[in-house]
Amino acid sequence: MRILGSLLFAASSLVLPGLLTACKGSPAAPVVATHVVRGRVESLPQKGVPAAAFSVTHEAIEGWVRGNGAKGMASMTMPFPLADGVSLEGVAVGDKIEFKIEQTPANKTKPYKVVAVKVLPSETELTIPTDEEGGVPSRSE
Ligand SMILES: [Cu+2]
Repeated sequence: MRILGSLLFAASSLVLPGLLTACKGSPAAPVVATHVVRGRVESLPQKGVPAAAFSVTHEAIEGWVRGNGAKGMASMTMPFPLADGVSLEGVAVGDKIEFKIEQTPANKTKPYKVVAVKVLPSETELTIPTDEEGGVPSRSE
């Protein structure tokens, strides 16, 4: 038991620093681009439902840095992780929003985060292809 205990201790001292870094979302990851994007809210995170996401149909993002170095992301529906401390209070499904995304290097998991959200007037016209125009693709992750 004592051997097992010290083994576990040794193992946890190796693993824990890595876990802590991962939980903080790699604070040292440099921001490679920031984008101010408009879109429509499709779903909101729900308490107790880990899979529920902040999902947005966004307009095209010209400056988006792709993994292959190319630029741009077409309009689509996709989930966006929120940076720590970003509140969605007052944001409802169907709202038109302007939000700010920080992008970090593409080799990280979820290499982007929403750092601010602002609700736009409901009469705001977004540039999103309608279903008649072929609609937008959906990306789950
Ligand atoms: Cu997208």
